[in-house]
Amino acid sequence: MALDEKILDQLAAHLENCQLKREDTPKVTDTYPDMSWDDAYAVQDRILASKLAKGSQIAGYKAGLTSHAKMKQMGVTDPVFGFLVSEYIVPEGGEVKVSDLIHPKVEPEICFVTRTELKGPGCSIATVLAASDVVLPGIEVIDSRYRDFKFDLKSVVADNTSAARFVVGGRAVDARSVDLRTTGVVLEKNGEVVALGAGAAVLGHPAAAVAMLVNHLGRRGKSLPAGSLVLSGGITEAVAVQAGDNVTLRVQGMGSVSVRFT
Ligand code: 0L1
Ligand code: MG
Repeated sequence: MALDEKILDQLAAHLENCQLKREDTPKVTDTYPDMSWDDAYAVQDRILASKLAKGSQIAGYKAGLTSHAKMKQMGVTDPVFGFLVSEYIVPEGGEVKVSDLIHPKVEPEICFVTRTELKGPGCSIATVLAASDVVLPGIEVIDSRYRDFKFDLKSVVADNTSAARFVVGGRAVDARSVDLRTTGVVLEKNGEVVALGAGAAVLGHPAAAVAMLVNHLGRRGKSLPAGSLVLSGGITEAVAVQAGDNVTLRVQGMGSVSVRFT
């Protein structure tokens, strides 16, 4: 660790506060340019611990920046990993209040639900598929706490990878019954197609993102529990939304899921 415990505590409190008060902030590496990867994930861990202490429950995990479209959009080169908690859940067809967020964007994702525990290192696409129960469509609502979405990778990890809300729905299908590489997705905003792609945009196969998450957890002495929901990452670039928008994600063979912004 490059930063001491007190600074890690302060950074976690600051970023969680920004999320709760809907206030943006310059990226944390402006003040702490020597922040290490361990420091960044330690800040994220502290935000999770604070939320659990206040009564939240873990609702799932996420991989972010897993497609070239997303990496190019944000000017970064590697995936990142974060957590989802109960208050981020939006029911299918439900609403997100834009005034609860800073500058929300939506991402079309394929979500996995695991059946058995997964442990890294050595987790592969095949291991993930063997351990998965179902896959289903999901819309992630991201909301970086950084001003104008300007960040570097360590800052975004500390900020729990911009996690804010998510909705899953449509039709859950057996993870082994579909070729997720060629599964097409269409994202619509107010009835207009705003982005489209196929599962292979995520690291060649969406299960590769889950395997990377598991190997990342393994390096940190953790595992992915059985029954976990995992958002495998945006297949396209993220799309900005505002109050009044209706967003629908259609995934080939898995129906559709929607969310409204008010
Ligand atoms: O889920 C994601 O891909 C988001 C990762 C964080 C970067 C961003 O805010 O766009
Ligand atoms: Mg995402």
